[in-house]
This record gives sequence, C-alpha cells and structure tokens, in this order.
Amino acid sequence: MSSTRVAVPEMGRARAAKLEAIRRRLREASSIVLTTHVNPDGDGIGSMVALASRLMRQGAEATIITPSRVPESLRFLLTDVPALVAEDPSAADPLNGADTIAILDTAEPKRLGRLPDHALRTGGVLIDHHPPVGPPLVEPAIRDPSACATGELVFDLLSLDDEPVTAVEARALYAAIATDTGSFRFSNTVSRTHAIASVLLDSGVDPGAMYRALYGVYSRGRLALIRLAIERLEVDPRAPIAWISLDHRALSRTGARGEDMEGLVEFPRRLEGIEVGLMFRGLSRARTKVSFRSNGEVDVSEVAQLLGGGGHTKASGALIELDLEETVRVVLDELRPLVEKVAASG
Ligand SMILES: [Mn+2]
Repeated sequence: MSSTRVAVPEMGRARAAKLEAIRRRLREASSIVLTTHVNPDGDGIGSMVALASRLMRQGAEATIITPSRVPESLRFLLTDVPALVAEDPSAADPLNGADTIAILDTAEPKRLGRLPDHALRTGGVLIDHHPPVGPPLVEPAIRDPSACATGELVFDLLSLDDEPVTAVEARALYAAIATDTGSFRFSNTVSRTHAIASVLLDSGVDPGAMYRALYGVYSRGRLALIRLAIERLEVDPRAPIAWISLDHRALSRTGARGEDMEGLVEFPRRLEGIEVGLMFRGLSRARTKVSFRSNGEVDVSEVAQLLGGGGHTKASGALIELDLEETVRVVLDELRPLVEKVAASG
C-alpha cells in the first residue's frame, strides 16, 4: 500500500479471528454458491460480487443465486463479475454442484428461499451485520452489528489476503457500504467507514458515477408513481402526521415496479412540521402494508408492534389484514395519541 493512502483503522481481534476462520474455510472450497436475502439490496449484491470476484481470481468456481429478483438499479454490479447468476433458486444445477454456500447480509433462514436445505447439507460460511438471533445456520460465521454493512466485513475479509482490492471489488464494496449507510449519512457511518471508502476510491471507484447508477436514474414508471404518490399525500388535521396511500392498482396504472415504492414514505416524513410519515400500500382488497417513519421524537416501533409488525424506533412496518381505507383509520387511531403527546410536550 502506498504511503499516501489513508490507513483503515484495524478491525477488532474478535472480528479478525472470525474472518480468518471464514477465509480458511473458503480456501478449501472449489465450488461456491453465494447468496443473500430475498429482495436483495445493494449491500447483499455488492458483498456477493466482491467476494465472488476474489474467489474466482483464486481459482474457485462461484455462482451467485438470489432467492428473488435483483432490482433493475443494481444489475450493473452483476455484469462486473463473470460469476454465473441465477435468480431462480429452483435452477438446481449450480446448487447441486456446490461444495460450499456463502450466505451474505442475513442470518435468517426464512429469508433465504430454499437455500437453507442446501446450506445444511454442504456447509458453508455466513457473513452478516444484523444482531445475532439464535445459532447460525452454518459455521464459521460472523454476525457483527458493529459493521455498517456486510460490505465492511467483506472488505475486512479481503484485506486478510495480501493483495489490494481490484476495481471490480472496490465498486461492489462501495455500492454495499453506500446503500447501507444511506450514502454515508445514517448513524452507522463512522470515521472507519470513510477510511474504507477512501481506499475504495483509490482503487478505482468514481463516487459520482456510482451515485448515478444506484440512485440517479428513474424509469418513467417510477416518476409516474411519484406523481401519483404526491397527489395522494394527506396531512392529519389533528396531529403532525402525513401519509400517502396507494391501492393495489397503483403499479399497473403507472407502469412502475414493486421496488419503485421504496423511499416514497420520505415525502410525507419530510413535510415541514411533521413528526411521523406513513406509507400505506394496498397489496390486495384485504391486505395492506404500512411503513412508519419518525423524525425522531415518536417511537414508531411501538405502534408497529401493536399491529403485529416490528422494526426500529425511527423506521418500522406492519402488514395488516384489512383494506386500504380501514388500515389508514386503524393506524391513525393508534398513532395519534402517541404523536399528540410528543407534539404537546415539544
Ligand atoms: Mn446490510
């Protein structure tokens, strides 16, 4: 490493020991299937691509299998690596030939489609940054919530090899870290995150081009959906709550994809004076998905849990077995007292 580069603060000993065990296990493998959770995100895909690239350069066979479709905006990452990519896990051949499965960015078997059966048979490694629940599906495993992204753990894993990251690996890891830190603005962004980003930039990442590839291009369908969503934005007359509700025909009417719904809840949340933003999405006549976003004063996970969902204090969600209108009414009835209390005390 050249002396002009930023030095990344060393990873902790516990992390290093776990990653070393994972590295040894992967060295013994000759045919590896890499996978991530359903509805794969930039962290899952970027982590798989970076690790697949390194494994292939070391002479192993690598296949990326996702339990559900890869969003349009992340496909560019997959074209960077010659790993065979299968989006339909019922394409069994690569799985049957694999001697090792690498699970990235989740430790929850129920988010892995039918991969867990294979993983239990072949064994493998698990790399995740979500808080650990129960024993890991395979070992060696690392589940380290102090990492901002699985991409950070993969960066640390690759750094155990005595070689620099390639431009392909750097792009994939940058995409992983940028997505999971909300473009370096969430509270999981610390100085080490930027130190890693600095190394990745020195290894060939163009941050402007990456931002444009990840977030900068909207399909016509997405723009039509945003217009519809903003037309539907409502503000509660009693408490500082705003919401958007879209029925189950919104996608077919606008030509948008399911993934285009992501982030729409930011519009009501960002409205001046609002404490809680909501997004109601009618999935069918008797099923509605609700996303809660708080600006910090109200703990929305309380209401989400009350309605059978869950999440974090500032971002949570629930699936409710009611139609759209009824769901809006029920959620507002539960949420209003909480928000009024905070608004009164503020
Ligand atoms: Mn992640």
